[in-house]
Amino acid sequence: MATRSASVAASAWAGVAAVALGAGAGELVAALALPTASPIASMGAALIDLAPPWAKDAAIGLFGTADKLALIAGVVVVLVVVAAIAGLLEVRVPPWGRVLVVGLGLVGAVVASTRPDATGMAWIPSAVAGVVAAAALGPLARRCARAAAHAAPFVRADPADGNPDVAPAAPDPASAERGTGLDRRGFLLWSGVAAGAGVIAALGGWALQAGRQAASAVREAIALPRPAQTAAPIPATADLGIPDLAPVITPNAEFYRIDTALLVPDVDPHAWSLRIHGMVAREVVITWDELLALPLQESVTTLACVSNEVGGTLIGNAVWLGYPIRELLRQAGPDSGADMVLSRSVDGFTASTPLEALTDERNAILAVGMNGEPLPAEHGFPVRMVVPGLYGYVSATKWVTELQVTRFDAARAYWTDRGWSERGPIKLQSRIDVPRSGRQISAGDTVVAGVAWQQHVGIAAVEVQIDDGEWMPATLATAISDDTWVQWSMPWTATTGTHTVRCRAINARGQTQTGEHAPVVPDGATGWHQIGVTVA
Ligand SMILES: Nc1nc2c(c(=O)[nH]1)N[C@H]1C(S)=C(S)[C@@H](COP(=O)(O)O)O[C@H]1N2
Ligand SMILES: [Mo]
Repeated sequence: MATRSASVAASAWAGVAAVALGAGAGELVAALALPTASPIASMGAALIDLAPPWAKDAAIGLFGTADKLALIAGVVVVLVVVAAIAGLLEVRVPPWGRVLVVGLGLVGAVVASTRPDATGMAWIPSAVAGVVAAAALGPLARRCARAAAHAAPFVRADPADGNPDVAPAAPDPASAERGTGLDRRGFLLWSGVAAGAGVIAALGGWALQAGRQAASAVREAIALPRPAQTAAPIPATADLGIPDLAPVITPNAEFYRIDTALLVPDVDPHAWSLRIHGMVAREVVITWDELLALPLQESVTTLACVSNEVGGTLIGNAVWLGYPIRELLRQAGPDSGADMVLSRSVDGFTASTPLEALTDERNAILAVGMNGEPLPAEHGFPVRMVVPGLYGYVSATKWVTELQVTRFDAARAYWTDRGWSERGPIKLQSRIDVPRSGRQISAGDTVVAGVAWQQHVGIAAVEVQIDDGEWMPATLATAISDDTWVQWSMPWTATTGTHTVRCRAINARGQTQTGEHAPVVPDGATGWHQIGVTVA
C-alpha cells in the first residue's frame, strides 16, 4: 500500500520535473532569440485577454501591482498540475503522458504565435519546451516505474530470463532494500537535476529579459538634442509612392540588420566612452554627455552590406544624427604616415576605414540618432559610425568604443581576416522592386520601378530592358543626395506572356553598371538585376 501511494507522488514528480526542464528550455530559447515569445508569458497574456473584465478587476484588486507576478504564478500552477497528470499517465499508460506534454507545447505554440506582437517564429520556444519535456519524461517515468517495481514485496521474475530459482524465491529483505534505495536515489537524482536545470534556465532567461528591459528603458528616457545643423528637407518628389517600391527612407523596424553579435550588446550610454588613439599626436576620449553637447548634424546616408546579392535587400536609407568624425580626428592629430582607422566595437568587431574617408568633406559621423530616435539597440546604441560610400563591414561599426589610427599594412579588421577585401568602396548597383519577381500581373499599362545607388558618387540615369529589346531610360525620382539611393520608374505596356525585365544604372561619372557577374566575396556583387514576370 505504502509503495503504491509513494509511486503516485513519484510519478507526478516525474512529470513536474520533465515539464520544468522543458519550460526552462523554452524560456531560455525565447530570452536568447525570440524575446516576445516566452511560452509562460504568452500564456499569461492570453489568459488576460480571455478573462472577463470582472475577473481582471478582481485580480488587480486582490493582487494590486503584483498582478503580473500573480498571473505568472497562476500559469505555473496550471503547468504543475498538468505536468503531474502527465507523469501519472506516463508511468501507468505510456506514451500518453508524453502525448499530453507535447499537446501542452502545441497549445503554447498556438498561443505564442497568435499574440499581437508575435513574429513568424514565435511558436519555436513552446515547441522546444514540449519536445524537451517529452524527451525527459520518457526516461524519468521508466526510472520511476523501476523504483516502484523493485520496492514491491516480491522480486518479479524476468520473463525472458525464466530462471525458476529466482522467481518464487522469498525476497531477501536486505537486497530488496538495497535495490529500492539505489533505484529510488537514481530517480530522485535525475528528476532533481531535470527540475533544477529547468528552474535555472527559466530564471536565467527572465534575468536576461529584465536586463534588456532595463536597457531599453534607459534608451527610451533619452531625449536627443536638436541638430545644430539640420539636413535639407527631403523633397516630396524623392519618393514616387509606388506600392511595393522600397520607401526612400527606410523605417527603423524594417532596416536590415547584419552583425556578428549573438546577443545584442547592452551598452549603458553613461558608462560609454570613445577613445581615439594609435598614430596620433594626443589621445582623445569623449563621453556620452560630451558627445551630445557637441553641435550635432543631421545627414541622410544609405547603408549597404557587402553581402547584398544583386537584387538583394541588405540596404537601407536613414536620416542620421551625429557628429563629424573628422573633427574628433583633427583634435587627435593623426600622424602623416597613418592611412587607416581601425574602429572597434564593445563586442570586439573591428572595421578598417581609409583615414581619408573619415577626414575628407563627406558626412562620416559618429551617429547617435536614426530617423528621429536614439539608435535602436540592434543598430548600435548608443553610438555607431556611418560613412557614405563604403560598405558597412569597413565603416559602419555599431556599439563603437575605439578608433585606432593606424596603417593598412599594420593592422587588419574582422572580415579582412576572413577572406574579404581590406577596402570596400560601394559598387554601382540597381534593383527592380516592381513588379515583384515571379509575380503574375495583368496585361496593359503598368509600371516597372526600383532603386539605384552608388553612395558618394551619385546616380545619373537608370535604364530598363524588357526581354532582349532596346535599353530604355527610366525616370529618376529626385535624389536626396549623392550619398543616398534614388528611386526610378518606367511605364510599361505589358503584353501577355512571360517576360524578363532587367535594369542597370549609370553613375554621375558616366560609368554604366557592369553586367558581369561577380559574387559578394571579396568586395561586393556585380551584375544586372533581372526578374521574370508572367503577364496574363
Ligand atoms: N559591432 C559591429 N558593427 C557592425 C557589424 C558587426 O558585425 N558588429 N557589421 C557591419 C556590417 S557587415 C554592416 S553591413 C552594418 C549593418 O548595419 P545595420 O545592422 O545597422 O544595418 O554594420 C556593420 N557594423
Ligand atoms: Mo555587411
